[in-house]
Amino acid sequence: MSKFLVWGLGISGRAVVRLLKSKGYEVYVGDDKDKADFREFLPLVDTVVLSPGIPPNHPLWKEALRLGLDVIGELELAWRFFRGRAIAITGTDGKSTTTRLTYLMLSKFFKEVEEGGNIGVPFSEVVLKNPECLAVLEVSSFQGKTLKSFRPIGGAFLNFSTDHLDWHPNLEDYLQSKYNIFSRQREEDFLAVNAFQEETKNTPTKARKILIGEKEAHIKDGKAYIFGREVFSLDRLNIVGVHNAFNMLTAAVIAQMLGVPEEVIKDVAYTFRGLPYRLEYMGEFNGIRIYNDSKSTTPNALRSALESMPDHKVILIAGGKDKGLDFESLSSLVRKKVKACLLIGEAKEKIAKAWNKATDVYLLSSLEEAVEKALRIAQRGDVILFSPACASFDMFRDYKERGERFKSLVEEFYEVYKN
Ligand code: UMA
Repeated sequence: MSKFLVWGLGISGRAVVRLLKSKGYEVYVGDDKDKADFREFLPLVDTVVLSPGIPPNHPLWKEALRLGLDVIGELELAWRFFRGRAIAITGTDGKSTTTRLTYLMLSKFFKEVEEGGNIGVPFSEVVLKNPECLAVLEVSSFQGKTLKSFRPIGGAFLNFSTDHLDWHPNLEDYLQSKYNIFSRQREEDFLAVNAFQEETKNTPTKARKILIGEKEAHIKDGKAYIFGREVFSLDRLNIVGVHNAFNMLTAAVIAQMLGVPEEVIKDVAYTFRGLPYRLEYMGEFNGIRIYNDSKSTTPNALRSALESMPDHKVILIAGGKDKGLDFESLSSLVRKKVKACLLIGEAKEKIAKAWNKATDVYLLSSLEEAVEKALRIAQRGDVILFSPACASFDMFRDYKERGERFKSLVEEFYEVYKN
């Protein structure tokens, strides 16, 4: 009987331990933050289960491979105990929104549908709860890299741009990790891919490909069509931006492929208000609209947010932990949309250098200072957009804590300004 070492005791590591123990396996555990030494465990086990945050250059990864151990991630481990069907959704941006939309459309029609993966509930947790369900999974490249037998019956590869170069050794490894999610699909499976990018369009898979943006599924004159029929009208959506219309279209394609009726798809399309911290509309304060887009951790996510905003009206708050990404390429869009840019975090100098000719740039030392300044300089008709384009880990636990902090600061300062 296999013996396991589970490394990294965040939410996925802890869920794996529960799953393995429920099956009666012998499990050893460790976490770098406890200064544990993995070397003492390696002779005792035959499988190492890594948490998604553990990068390929981690010494445990290399040593376990050298010893010929089975090195897998949490998602692959959970898959080995799963008896249901999985839908896998990946891409650099928009994964969580599309996963949630797909889950909502499927769960309104089928029984026993669960949502999990990178969106927050580890797949191991889903398998413990309901091993025979239809699982809608958001799959990150970190999870994709360590898959060996995972085979989703359907899925989507939404888009691809430079990201996570602090984890992957290079961009090719990032792309291959995404491809690995779909490489075991069969002819009877399907995969929706973004038709506008070579990387997504050329995903190697045996599955039937549906090109999002071409004849089978496209948007024209404000309406979305799948297989020649209109499925929703963009002006009735509550989420802004072309990118979100494509996320909706992709979810609708997955739902249709599984037989969900059009009226169910329309109902979800017209009632969905967006996920928290993803271009979340917080309301209008003194004629100034405020959006909380704390989930934006890449320049590309910021690009999508800015594209949905009016010209020359945006007071942008950005910055955080630099992931080695390029900000220069956004400068023309920043020039077009942003009136003033308030920068915080480790990356502020780098971003300032990229944008200081495009807009007024201010460097601030905390989110609190940035929110205060934004509310002070914004005028009626402006939009305050918090879309960091960077990771949160230099100042916050995660993007959720960052988003909550933004929300409470806005509420706090608003009270002050009101009086
Ligand atoms: N750890 C080590 N050594 C390392 C790295 C981490 O021991 O080299 C330990 C840490 O000390 C910590 C634990 O591992 O105790 C944390 O594990 P983790 O970073 O793998 O995170 P989890 O809490 O297990 O959450 C993971 C995903 N995190 C990452 O991919 C970094 C969550 O995605 C996911 O929601 C969760 O599993 C459930 O599936 C978060 C994320 O930021 C939201 N994802 C990236 C993104 O969306 O950009 C890919």
